[in-house]
Amino acid sequence: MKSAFPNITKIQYAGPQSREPLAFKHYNADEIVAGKTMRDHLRFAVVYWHTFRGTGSDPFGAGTMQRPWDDGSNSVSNAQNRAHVAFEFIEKLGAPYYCWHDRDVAPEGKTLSETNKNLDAVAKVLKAEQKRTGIKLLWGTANLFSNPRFVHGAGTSSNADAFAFAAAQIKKALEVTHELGGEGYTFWGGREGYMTLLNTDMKRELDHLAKLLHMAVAYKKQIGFKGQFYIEPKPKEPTKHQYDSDAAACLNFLREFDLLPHFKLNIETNHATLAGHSMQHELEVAGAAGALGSIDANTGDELLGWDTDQFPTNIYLTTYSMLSILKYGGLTTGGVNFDAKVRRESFEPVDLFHAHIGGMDAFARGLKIAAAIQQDGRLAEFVKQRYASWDSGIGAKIEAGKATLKDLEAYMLKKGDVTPNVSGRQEFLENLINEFI
Ligand code: XLS
Ligand code: NI
Ligand code: NI
Repeated sequence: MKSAFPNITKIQYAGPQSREPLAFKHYNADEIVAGKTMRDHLRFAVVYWHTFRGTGSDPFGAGTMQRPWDDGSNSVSNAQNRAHVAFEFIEKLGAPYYCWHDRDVAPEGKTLSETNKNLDAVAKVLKAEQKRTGIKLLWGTANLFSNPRFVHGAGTSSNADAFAFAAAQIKKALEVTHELGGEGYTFWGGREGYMTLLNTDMKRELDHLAKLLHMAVAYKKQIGFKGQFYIEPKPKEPTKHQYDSDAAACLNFLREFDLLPHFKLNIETNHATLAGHSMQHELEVAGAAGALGSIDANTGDELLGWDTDQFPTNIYLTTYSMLSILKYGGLTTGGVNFDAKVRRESFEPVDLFHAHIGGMDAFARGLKIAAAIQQDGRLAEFVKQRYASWDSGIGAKIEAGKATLKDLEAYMLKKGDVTPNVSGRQEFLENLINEFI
């Protein structure tokens, strides 16, 4: 096989003083931070869809990406060749994981059975490349939104046949994920939502979506797939409203339909922005529910109202993300998955390296800074002190569920008024964070 990136050798850690653009300044895979290697903390994953299928097209113009290895055809052999290129890239980058949708890796055939055969033929190459390189599959997923048959959604379609097709696709994608030793499987709601409520039976659609997920849980058990299931919140785009709109909505849906024990959340930064939340907010909502699973580590543009899926370079963003992730025990089954694409104007193959190196370095810095803040302890101590009134006396009694309204009235009648509140010290805390950035 001819090399797709002949002028690029394995990306090395060169340290913060280096001026070499194709080197890591902060991501040093074997370096121990807070008791674990950076590799094990961050569990970086490269996405197949943006990185190897992205053309750079947008609603106003055609693709711009130079991908000399791709013959532009929809053939299985082109897809197999692309798989080799993907692994050359991921290996040179030094990321331990990758992720795919079924339709990213293999072309759709004329019938479902042909499509499944195509997927098997490419999966064979993926398996061999995984074995050759040691790169692992973080999660797989099914694309239930591109084909026109999913115009009204998949699990929430008004057409029962579309639901059935989606179910068949999930079955196959689960089998292939299992075959490739995937550590997880993600459900992102594609077109699971509505464009107008005038034509929508919301209750019925939600019920159907839950049925589809229950079928997936049952099939997972049947084939012995031990990977983690994730659901990925997103509020809108392509639909006006997606049912999995944010972390809180997803958790509520999972609880309502008895699915919570089987799922964790895959939180994406740009989706948090679209939902009007910060990434940290979404991570905290998931973490507090014991459902923080994995992240799609991209970023949006606050001046553009859509899912721009840019590579993350903002150190505050990565610091706050890693603070919440460390707080909830770190990523175990999940990883830092770059659901991100190079800009349409960044069309040379080398830009794929610049983008990923930048994202990995930004997260490595975020990890080191967050670990230093944790080690310093002042931030956590401040929060602990802020809630000290709950640690004993009346607070402890309330937390233990041993106080009634009557008890609290008696307590307050005797005490007279609230012990003076103390300052929240937001500015002091923001300054404290800046000590570490
Ligand atoms: C789209 C989603 C998608 C999921 C996987 O906005 O982010 O890429 O991550 O289906
Ligand atoms: Ni997205
Ligand atoms: Ni995503």
